[in-house]
Amino acid sequence: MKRIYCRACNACGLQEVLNLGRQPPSNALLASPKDKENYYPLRLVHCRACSLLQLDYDVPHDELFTGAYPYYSGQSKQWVEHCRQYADMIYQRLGLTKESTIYEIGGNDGTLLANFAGRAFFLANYEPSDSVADHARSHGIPTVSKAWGRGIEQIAYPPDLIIANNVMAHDPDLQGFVETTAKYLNRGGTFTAEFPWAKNLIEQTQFDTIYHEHYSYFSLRALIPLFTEHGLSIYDVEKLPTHGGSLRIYASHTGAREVTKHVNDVLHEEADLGKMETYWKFRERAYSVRTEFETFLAHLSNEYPVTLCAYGAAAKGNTFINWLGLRASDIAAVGDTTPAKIGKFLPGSRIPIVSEAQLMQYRPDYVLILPWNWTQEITEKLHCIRAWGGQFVTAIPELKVF
Ligand code: DWN
Repeated sequence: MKRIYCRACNACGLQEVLNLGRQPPSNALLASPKDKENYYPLRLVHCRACSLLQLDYDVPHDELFTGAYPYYSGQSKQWVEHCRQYADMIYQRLGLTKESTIYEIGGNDGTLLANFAGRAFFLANYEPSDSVADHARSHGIPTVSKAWGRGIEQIAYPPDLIIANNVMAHDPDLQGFVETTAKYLNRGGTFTAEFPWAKNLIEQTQFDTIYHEHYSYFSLRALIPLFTEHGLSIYDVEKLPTHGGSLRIYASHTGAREVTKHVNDVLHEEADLGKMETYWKFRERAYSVRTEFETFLAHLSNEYPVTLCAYGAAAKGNTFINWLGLRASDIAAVGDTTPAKIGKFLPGSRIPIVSEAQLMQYRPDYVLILPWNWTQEITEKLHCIRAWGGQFVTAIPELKVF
């Protein structure tokens, strides 16, 4: 549905920043290249009142997060380690005990909550996608098959900690998400959320992270007024290297915790996010990235015969591929280790998703890393392509062949 009012502050001054055309949902993988997929507008807009970057077209949440949702957070070793480090840190920082109650919103396959098993009185993963929810349950993680928000009419115990990593942007009803968090968070409790920082999206031209699952793209300057409206205070913030550069925020009921200087430091760094010129320059760079890759492809066609494959059937990869209009004639196949993805086809391009072993059978001359945020882990895994002179390619924030 087309949106004309800001989903955070309800103002009507939504300014288009980048129009990525009509695209299929990034995780709507096809069982067969003959299948048909839906296409929807994909436009990033900026609210001139509160600076929230967001989409101005909402694909229904239950169409995106279906029972077959194919993204399993445990597929990356680095992410699994990141979750372990977070769990140990927060347990110590908040002085959690075996009497504590810990909720995770959108806990996917239970990768993070598993680190609290046996260390808390009560755990709950609120996960609406049956595929990953079932995986979490099968690994002993108590999971409620519901999306967080105004539909949650009661919960078992008031949470001492609510965790929301890479999920707040996945709720079209941002107001309802924050309202529900404020409603249930224990008086002395903490809410932590991790999300890709909008400042990095803009400055590092990460336009491929714009897709229908991400209804919002967060900065502190946009979140603080929204949290304040619901009696919550963001009392600390950390920068993280994950997903292209993220923020981790810590929030409590207003007045429950002292606000650290880090919050003002980050707000100061976000000053340019209030200027439209920042977004015009971002749009120019996005088109430059597209032209640069198209030139690279044209150069390949002059080398005969050359095989270009990709690795990582990432949601962000589909935004990139479909904005450039790439097809299997350009990228022969994409390798991935997610069992739910192998054997399927990318939406739009219909590029086949194959296993790592199948990918190596192509003996690719070039491997385009679509989840550039895992470049180190992936190049280490696929180092064998060097044996036949194969090279890796990343396209964002600029073309690199290495
Ligand atoms: O916000 C979201 C982020 C957190 O994760 C979700 N909406 C969906 C998802 O976005 P993504 O698909 O762009 O995330 P990743 O983690 O960049 O995708 C990595 C892809 O690469 C996955 O399909 C798994 C795959 N992979 C793999 O097969 N082997 C990744 C690594 C590191 C590997 O070793």
